[in-house]
Amino acid sequence: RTDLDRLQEEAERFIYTSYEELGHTREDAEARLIAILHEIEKTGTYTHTAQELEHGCKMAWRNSNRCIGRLFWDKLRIVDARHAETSGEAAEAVLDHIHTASNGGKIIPTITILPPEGPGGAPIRIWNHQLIRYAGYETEQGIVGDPASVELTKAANSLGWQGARGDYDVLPIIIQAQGQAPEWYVIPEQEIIEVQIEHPERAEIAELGMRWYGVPMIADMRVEIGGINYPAAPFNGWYMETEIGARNFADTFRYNKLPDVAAALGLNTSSETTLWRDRALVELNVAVLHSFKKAGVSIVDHHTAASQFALFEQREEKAGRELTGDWVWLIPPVSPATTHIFHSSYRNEIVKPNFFHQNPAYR
Ligand code: HEM
Ligand code: NRG
Repeated sequence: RTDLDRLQEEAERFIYTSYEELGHTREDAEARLIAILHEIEKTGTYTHTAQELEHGCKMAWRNSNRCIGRLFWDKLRIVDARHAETSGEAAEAVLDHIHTASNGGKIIPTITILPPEGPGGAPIRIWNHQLIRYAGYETEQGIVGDPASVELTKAANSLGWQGARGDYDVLPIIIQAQGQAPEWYVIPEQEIIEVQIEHPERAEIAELGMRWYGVPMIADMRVEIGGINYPAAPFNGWYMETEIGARNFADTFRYNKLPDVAAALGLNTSSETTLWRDRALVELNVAVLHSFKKAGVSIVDHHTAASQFALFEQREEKAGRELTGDWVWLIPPVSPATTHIFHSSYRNEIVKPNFFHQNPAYR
């Protein structure tokens, strides 16, 4: 089978399922498919209608096995930026995404679709893992900032960007148009929502000077819809508190803050059996939730997220769709066994449309 055969098959599967979900007649789907097949024969690819693009993105979220937030799949906002040709035009779309999706803290789940891959490759690639993320620098005293960003930070430096070399410097957005040198764009400060982390009862926590950005916007995955790849399609929802409090701040290979938090709380760290790590972890997660709430930035706790996921499971069952999920990713990293997810099992089958990891654009 050639690439074109595969594209035709994927298009056929997508058109039939999506048109049925959208309430179109079988005849409408067939007519559209014939047009698509002609277009593929003539050009080697085809162009989604606005409705196909929108529903395809929603299906891709619905099919994201690792995502606990899927209850809201049907409320995704789609921005069609397929016309962006230059890195400057793409940057404009991406900065607009940051502004409208952040929405002053009342986060709107949003995806911006930049031009699709064609027979000639990817017209636009975003180098960043997330649109907003902190830089990481290797120094003689160890890593400053986010260790997960060291490689991208080096790439940014080699393009001429210079950070303040602090723990929480937002990286520039790096965008590459096909056959062009990458360009970097500093996000205007007023466009970046950040939350200072404080604890509702323990003032010592604020003194650790921890902060995190308000909106997670994944920028390096491709979304595949009906055989068409969109290699630049940044999307966002809001955070679940454990992502920040139990991973970004807690992992020893990230900000590694549990020892500092334990010290601030005055915990007895002389023996593992005091469970000081666990106690620090819970209070840090309490602090993240409290701080986001106080700042008016959308966030969900892992118990509420699990209940929402249970509702999603019920709705999918009602709709007659088989639920797929990746248990390893779905269980929250704090108190997993307190959620129903821990005691359930999920089929980790990949259904398309879906999001996929791709090779980093900068390597
Ligand atoms: C993964 C929550 C919205 C697609 C995840 C993870 C969480 C999560 C906790 C696991 C992340 C990790 O462990 O690093 C949420 C919440 C949302 C939301 C609370 C609020 C609305 C979205 C949206 C999309 C999406 C809007 C796409 C349109 C994904 C994908 C992954 C994921 C593709 C897997 C990422 C990977 O493989 O690295 N989500 N999500 N999510 N989510 Fe969601
Ligand atoms: N754990 C990562 C973000 C991954 C995606 N999480 C979401 N996605 N909530 C982190 O930065 O901690 N989303 O689209 O809302």
